[in-house]
Amino acid sequence: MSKMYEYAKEKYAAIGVDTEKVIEKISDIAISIHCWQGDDVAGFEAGECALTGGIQATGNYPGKATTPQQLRDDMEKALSLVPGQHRVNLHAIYAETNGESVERNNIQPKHFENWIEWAKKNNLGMDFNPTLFSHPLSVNGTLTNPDKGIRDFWIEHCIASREIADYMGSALNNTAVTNVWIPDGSKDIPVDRYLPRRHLADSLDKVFAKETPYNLDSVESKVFGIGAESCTYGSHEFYMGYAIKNNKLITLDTGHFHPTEVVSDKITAVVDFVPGILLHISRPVRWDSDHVVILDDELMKITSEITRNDLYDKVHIGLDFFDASINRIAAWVIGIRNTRKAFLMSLLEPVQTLKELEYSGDYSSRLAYLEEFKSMPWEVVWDEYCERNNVPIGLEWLKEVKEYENTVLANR
Ligand code: RNT
Ligand code: ZN
Repeated sequence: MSKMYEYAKEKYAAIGVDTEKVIEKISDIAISIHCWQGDDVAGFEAGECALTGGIQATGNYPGKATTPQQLRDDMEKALSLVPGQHRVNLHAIYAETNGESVERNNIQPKHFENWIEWAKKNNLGMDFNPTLFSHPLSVNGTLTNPDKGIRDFWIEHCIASREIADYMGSALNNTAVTNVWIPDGSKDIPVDRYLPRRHLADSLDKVFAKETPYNLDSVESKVFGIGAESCTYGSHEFYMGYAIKNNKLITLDTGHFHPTEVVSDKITAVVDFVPGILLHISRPVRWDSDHVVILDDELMKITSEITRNDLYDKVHIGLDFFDASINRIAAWVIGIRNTRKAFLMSLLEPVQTLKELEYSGDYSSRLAYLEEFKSMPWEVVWDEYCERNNVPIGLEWLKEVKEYENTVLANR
């Protein structure tokens, strides 16, 4: 134990916070790592299909993963540089079909066996997503499509995806979360906004008809996307209503709301009305740009909301960003470390004291305390936590990423 840590421990003890308990607690928080940061949301389907659906990974940094093995190697590298429990979050397009072309409505658990084995070996939980974009049949809508044949195709795809997730959950004895996000919307002002939404509700009812004991379903809204500027059918109101009525989880993506709206204020507003919340922690820059998560005020507000109200049982923590302009492994490591740092900082707050000041109406003290805590030595506790978990302290991880870039990525 370093002298610095001894000092930090005392400083926190003076305000009633036990750093040892905090270090214990932080290790239990699982963060679900999105595989798609590693290959710009490309996936491994036979025959290239460009990324569509209004999401974009901009940049062309060399060395992206182009095979499942490379992607797993890269994730393993990233995970070796971050402390704590993790899950791996896959999209359906990451199926391994051995060169065979398998339509999305025919994907099966066997196409994910390698991923499951890998997750077992690395002690990771798994989460899943049907992929309703980057496909010729997604151009004019998926679960909202006026054509019943196309809707049915996507319903079948979502059903297959839930079965895969359920299989993963049971294989790992660790319940998976399947997140449904669709890109459906209208570039120009639609005349009928109702029919597509009735189709969507009906499609979802069919998707969710069967029980999946090892899988939880979540639905993700969005305010707009490129090409769906005038109307997005799966809006927040739509899914909030659907989730509450049908007992589904709601996904809150930090990039999916109007710029002055914040997810940190939505958590306690909705949590008691749904069986759970799935977070897609991202960083929107002017739009849903999916920049790498940084340690900003909103991230800290989100983690504080969860900690101050002890919502760890109901909030599933996932990341969703894809930056192709920097080393993709560095992007993961930065985003994951920042997220966990923010959780650590939230756990280091003397929550009870702060709440008492607030309840008694002493807002001057509340502000004074909150501001004082910003300069408490949390970073020393973070270093101690990293050291105990045998992961690099400070910027040491960057050297390893650079070396991996020179020895592995450079040869791709
Ligand atoms: C898109 C949604 C969705 C995707 C991923 C790839 O706006 O955020 O979650 O980013 O599923
Ligand atoms: Zn998302």
